[in-house]
Amino acid sequence: MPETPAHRHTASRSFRLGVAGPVGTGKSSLIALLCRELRDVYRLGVITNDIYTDEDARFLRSAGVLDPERIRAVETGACPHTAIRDDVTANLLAVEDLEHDFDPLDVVLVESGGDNLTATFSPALVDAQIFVLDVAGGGDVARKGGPGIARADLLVVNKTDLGPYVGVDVERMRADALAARDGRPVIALSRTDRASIEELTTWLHALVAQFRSGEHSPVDPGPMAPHSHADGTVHTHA
Ligand SMILES: Nc1nc2c(ncn2[C@@H]2O[C@H](COP(=O)(O)OP(=O)(O)OP(=O)(O)O)[C@@H](O)[C@H]2O)c(=O)[nH]1
Ligand SMILES: [Mg+2]
Repeated sequence: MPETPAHRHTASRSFRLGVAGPVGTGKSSLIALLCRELRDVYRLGVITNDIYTDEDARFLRSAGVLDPERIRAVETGACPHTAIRDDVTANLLAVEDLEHDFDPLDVVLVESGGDNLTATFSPALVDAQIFVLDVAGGGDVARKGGPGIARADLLVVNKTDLGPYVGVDVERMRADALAARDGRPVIALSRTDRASIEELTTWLHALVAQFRSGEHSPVDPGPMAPHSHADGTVHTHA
């Protein structure tokens, strides 16, 4: 059996935060925002997941929010749920390599491949996760439920500045989201709304403090429903 590289035992453990949600809801933008806001407070790293490209990593590097070396891509080559839930090996190795190369890191952000409403991270990969919806996806999405909407550590209803243009009542959507989550936190966010950005960073500071004091336990939002792909394979991600 090959020896485990020594660094896997020596690098200090970062707080690992997952960002999941449907395609285009603003996951990469939210990560860029967090990097911009927090890079002077925390030592940060980023892992992105794309099915076939490293597009998200390239977007984040070109945004200039972090030293480009601290942003790495995992190309999943398959159903994005697989790499963040069923077999997290590639992602875990990427996080551990980053933790080793930039030891010590305070927070590593992991972006999931964009998908539908079903993908959530395994607690074996991240300590907590944000699920991102946007108002342009429709005001009723928050009511549709699913493990990410109902039980992610934080639900972000993003791009609230677009509400008037897409006929969505943001307050109503936020209230629906709160109702779907049994009181778990919801933040209505826009990159143009300073108060909402501060709400987001305050939430993260509290969680990092909880993690450092040993009081935080990762919660699994739960598996997606069994489903099939065009090639006929059915899997459950149980
Ligand atoms: N109006 C508005 N647009 C936003 C906001 N945040 C992100 N966007 C835009 O939404 C689009 C998608 O953003 P991304 O951050 O690439 O979304 P994503 O979820 O990472 O997308 P995938 O990785 O492809 O699933 C981009 O054109 C962003 O500029 C916001 O607060 N307001
Ligand atoms: Mg992205």
